[in-house]
Amino acid sequence: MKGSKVSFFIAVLLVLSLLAGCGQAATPTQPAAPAQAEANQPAAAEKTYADMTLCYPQLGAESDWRTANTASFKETATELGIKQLVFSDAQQHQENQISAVRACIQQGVDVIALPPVVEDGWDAVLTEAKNANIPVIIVDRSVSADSSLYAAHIGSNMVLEGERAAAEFNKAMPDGGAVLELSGTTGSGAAVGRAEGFRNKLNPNITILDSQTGNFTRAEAVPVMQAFLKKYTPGVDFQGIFIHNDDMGIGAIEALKAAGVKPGDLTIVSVDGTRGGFQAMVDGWFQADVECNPLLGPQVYQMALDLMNGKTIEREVLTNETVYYPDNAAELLPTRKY
Ligand code: GYE
Repeated sequence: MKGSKVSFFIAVLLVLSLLAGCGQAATPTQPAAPAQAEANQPAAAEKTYADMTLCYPQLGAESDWRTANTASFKETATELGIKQLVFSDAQQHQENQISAVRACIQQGVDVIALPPVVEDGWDAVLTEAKNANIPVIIVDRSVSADSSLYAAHIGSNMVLEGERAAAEFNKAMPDGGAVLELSGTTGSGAAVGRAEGFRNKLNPNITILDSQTGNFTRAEAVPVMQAFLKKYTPGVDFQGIFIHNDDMGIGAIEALKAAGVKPGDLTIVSVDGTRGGFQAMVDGWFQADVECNPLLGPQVYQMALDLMNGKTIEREVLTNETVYYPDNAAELLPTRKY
């Protein structure tokens, strides 16, 4: 009896261990099945520039800066072999830009790169892009919309540019005085930021006598400067002018010349660093030109590709910039790309 009990237990143990063995053998086959299936499917290939349709609803053609910015997007598209660049020109009208963005959403582009003419009023169309799963990179100027509505912003630090301009007046006018401001498009990130930075850093002994917009264009700056000159006497009522871009600076020079003002009579500081701005330094009109770099194409396409491949991107990419001076303007002028 004792012996048969033992052999019964041994038999039970054997059966149990066999059953357990079967179970174990079955386990590894479970993950093997999907692994097999994966191996038979082609791996999701990384997207390349040849797959990319990028929408660039440009805000206008108001300045040499803008022309260079447009060229940067078009030339880079060709160099990289982008599938399609959907380009449009909104002629400085936000409603045109909004329609262009909507058309791009309809078309189902991969990425929208938006240089907003003004800061406000983008919430609705950005929400539409988000709902359509099309990432938006805000380019150049900023938007006031909640940052959850767009993927990233690539552009210049406009506040810093204004602060740099103020520092130039502080240096040139240590005993104080008064300046005029010829500002950019009302409500644009560039004008708002530059005005803010300028006021942040301007010495308290320098007053801003008046500030008017010239909408970033040469043509609109001329009558604004003429009106200033009717109201205020250069050298008496004001000693300097802060101008938000080189194109308006060139328009202002035209008006100043006509009024008999000579280069160097006033301290003039502009922004952009275009060839026209460099020429104004060579000619003695601008005492400094704060750089603002329009060549953003390569960075934007790179980020767009990263977004298409689901990579993590930096949310705020600010361009490294400097200030240019007349002392080496003639030497640098031929090397300028815009
Ligand atoms: O300074 C001006 C252009 O948004 C930074 O727009 C840009 C500005 C630039 O018209 O020339």
